[in-house]
Amino acid sequence: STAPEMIKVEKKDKICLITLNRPKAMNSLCSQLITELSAELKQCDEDPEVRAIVITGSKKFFAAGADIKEMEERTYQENFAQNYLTNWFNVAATRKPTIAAVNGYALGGGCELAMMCDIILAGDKAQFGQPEIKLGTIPGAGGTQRLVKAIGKSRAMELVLTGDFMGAQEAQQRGLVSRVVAEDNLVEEAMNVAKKIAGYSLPMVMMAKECVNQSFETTLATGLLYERRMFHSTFAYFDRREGMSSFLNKKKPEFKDS
Ligand code: CO8
Repeated sequence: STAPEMIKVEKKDKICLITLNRPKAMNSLCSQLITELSAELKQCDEDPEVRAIVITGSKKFFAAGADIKEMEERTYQENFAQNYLTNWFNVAATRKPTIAAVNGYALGGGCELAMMCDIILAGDKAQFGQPEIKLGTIPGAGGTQRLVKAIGKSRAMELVLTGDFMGAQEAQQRGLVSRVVAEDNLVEEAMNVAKKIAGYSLPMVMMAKECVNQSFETTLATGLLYERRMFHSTFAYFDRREGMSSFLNKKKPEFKDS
């Protein structure tokens, strides 16, 4: 496979830092960029040297949405036949933990991309929005679904129907983002969160992620059963015993991912 052109990939300390890098179009998410991103995430899932993933953009743009130039000429028939943009959902299917570090604009598909990640950290000047309505269309990658679950119906509806943007502070107060960080420290802080997660047992991290995500898909009773069965299964692991005996012996656990 050829080297990606629209994302920058740096792997160190068991973290993969992916920087969306299409400055001439405000990091708008054209097919090539999404194809490169989903291929890289799949590789991260398979790479034992990667234990957490950070996705970021530039200081001014996380991503300004899907590429409007690319979309303009498309027809319904092509969209349906080619299942247009379905590969976006590979981002949400990533099994290792993903952190979106959002500086600047996260609009349309950019906001949807951030919401496909497990944790969103926002720089203090970040702006979130689903402005598709201004283009005569509607969100197509989770903007009418994940945003409602994150911030509630009324405000989500207002953002989707008006196309207005929401700033970082408000996004944090409403629960879309976990924390607001000074713009210049954002990526470093996201890397710190990733490093902390990367220090734990990877299968436990992946199971915990799967359980939290399950809460969006099922009833409470089914979700609780899912969680309990997964919890039971952790007792099949060396790491579970290592974690508990290390605590009791006041030493640092040495997890083996097994
Ligand atoms: N696509 C293509 N080009 C873009 C995009 C975009 N999304 N956003 C900005 N650009 C381009 C502009 O056309 C302009 O190009 P040029 O320099 O050639 O004129 C350049 O970037 C700079 O843009 P502005 O002059 O507008 O810069 P401002 O600083 O004035 O404004 C904004 C910045 C607010 C980000 C503004 O550019 C804007 O509103 N952009 C559009 C945002 C938008 O509508 N996003 C939603 C797109 S639709 C979408 O995401 C649907 C997703 C569906 C996914 C479906 C999956 C199944």
